Amino acid sequence: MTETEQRWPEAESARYRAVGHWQGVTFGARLRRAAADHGSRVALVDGDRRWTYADLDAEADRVAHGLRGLGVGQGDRVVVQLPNRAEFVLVWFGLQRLGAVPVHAMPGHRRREIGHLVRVSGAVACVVPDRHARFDHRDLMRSVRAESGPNRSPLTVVVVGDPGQEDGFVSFEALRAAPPSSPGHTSPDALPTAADDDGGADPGDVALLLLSGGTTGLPKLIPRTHDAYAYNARACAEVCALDDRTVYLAVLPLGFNFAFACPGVLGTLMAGGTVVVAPDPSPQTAFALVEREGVTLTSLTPPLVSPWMDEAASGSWDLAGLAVVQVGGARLPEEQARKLGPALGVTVQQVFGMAEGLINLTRLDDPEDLVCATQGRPVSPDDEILVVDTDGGPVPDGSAGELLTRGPYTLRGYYRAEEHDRTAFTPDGYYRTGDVVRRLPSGHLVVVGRIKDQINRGGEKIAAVEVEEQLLVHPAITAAALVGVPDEHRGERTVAFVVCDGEAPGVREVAAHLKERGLAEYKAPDEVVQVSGLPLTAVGKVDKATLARELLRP
Ligand code: OOB
Repeated sequence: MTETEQRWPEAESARYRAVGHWQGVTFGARLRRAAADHGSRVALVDGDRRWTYADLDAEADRVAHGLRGLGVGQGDRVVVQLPNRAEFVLVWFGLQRLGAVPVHAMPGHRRREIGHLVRVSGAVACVVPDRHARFDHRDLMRSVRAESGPNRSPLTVVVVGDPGQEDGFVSFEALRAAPPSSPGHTSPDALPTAADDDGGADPGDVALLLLSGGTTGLPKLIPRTHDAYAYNARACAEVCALDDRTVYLAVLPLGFNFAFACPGVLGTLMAGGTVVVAPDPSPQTAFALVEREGVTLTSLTPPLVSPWMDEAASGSWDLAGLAVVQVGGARLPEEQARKLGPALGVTVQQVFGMAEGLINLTRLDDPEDLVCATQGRPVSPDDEILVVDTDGGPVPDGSAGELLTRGPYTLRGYYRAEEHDRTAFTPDGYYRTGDVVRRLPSGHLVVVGRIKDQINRGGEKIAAVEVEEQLLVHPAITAAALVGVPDEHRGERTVAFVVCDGEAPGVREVAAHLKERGLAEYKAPDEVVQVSGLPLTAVGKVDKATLARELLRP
């Protein structure tokens, strides 16, 4: 079995194909068909730039051609770290057209995360902006290249914007402007072949790699196949009743599975709708786009809900076209869920999903109590759910237990991580989510907690160990535990408990230290608390529950 093949047992794969979940079409071929079916409809909007489906298809050919000229080919991995601009989508489909594999990075990722993604994926290239949010991504790429070692051929860097003077840094604009000879049209005699649509990729191949929220020191990559990821997007699109009148506003980072395929960008494009890219998540930017572009659907994380409601209350916007607002990525407090619908005049949908697969949605016609007090139910009738106790036995409906899941779009193993897979999955292929849920008789899930050592800071996932390892590098820190504690705005904030020789570094020094170590800024602790020692549990693990309780004691 090659690493690009999907890993479901053959019987399951056959069933998913037979019932039509897996349609046997690659993303490159889907775009070709969409251009043929409704080429003149608007597919993508960014500011005053617009692409029809035909334009998007032609652009994918151009980008693919340019990338091929740089030596990128079928099966090659390419790290894409772009902010919310149309180029994310153009590059993504350009890669699909080649049968190459985008690796989704977040705009906030830095040397440590990007270096890791490059190494684990074996990426041949990265696509980055020149500068974004007052940060120079070309500097970041220089250090990633310097670290990748002499035994590797140097990473090619494609820069959206000014590539600067560095060798091996190529301008995206120049690349896409290379003479327009898409593979099908290179020679007048050669008829286009199916391989020209997708580089000859198989629908069972890995189409993209997503980054896991992580519980280990080094984040894991999640392989998503064409068949399974298209089903992820389509199943969500069906629940959300998308059609060619849908206008989706991408507010959250495009690299985030939620905004990209739940149903997001891909679900909207597969339904023949229009994707509008919001350059920032502020309600002012978003509401102006809602008015101008007739946005019908968008998705938010919980910290955005309050500012969006406040801005809507100003009464200066016409949000009548906006029909559905999805909220997910972290627990939405019930009171907020109840206020959001009336405040924006929309139907609210809760989304409990994960990059690993399983997506739960409340239904558009669910009673208000289910919409406001649950995190939805699985989108596919073939999503298999188990809620188990610590011995792995099922708990009765209504009782809390760990959520295990498998199904037609949930991973069966991480990318090149066999060792980790032995504990991340049960022997019969269920993914252990680490989330603690209660299942209601309706099948809706309520997320009540988690057992994984991950902090959810308003939707941003932080693996505690990853930060702890870097804290220990600080000369003054001899022991460290990163703990999530309740926070009014983000649901959780991070507190670093540190044991030190002498005085503890302050929160700013710790942030500077972690930045120096190359960690994304959002992983810096919100607070640093010095303790004389870390409490241990009976089995000798750091007792984080006790630490969090101590802090909360009045
Ligand atoms: C989404 O994906 P990830 O991979 O960043 O994080 C997944 C984890 C879940 O295991 C759970 O712990 C938490 O994020 N989570 C929620 C939640 N949605 C996600 N916890 C409570 N309530 C919710 N509604 O976060 C993601 C991927 C696709 C769609 C939506 C979210």
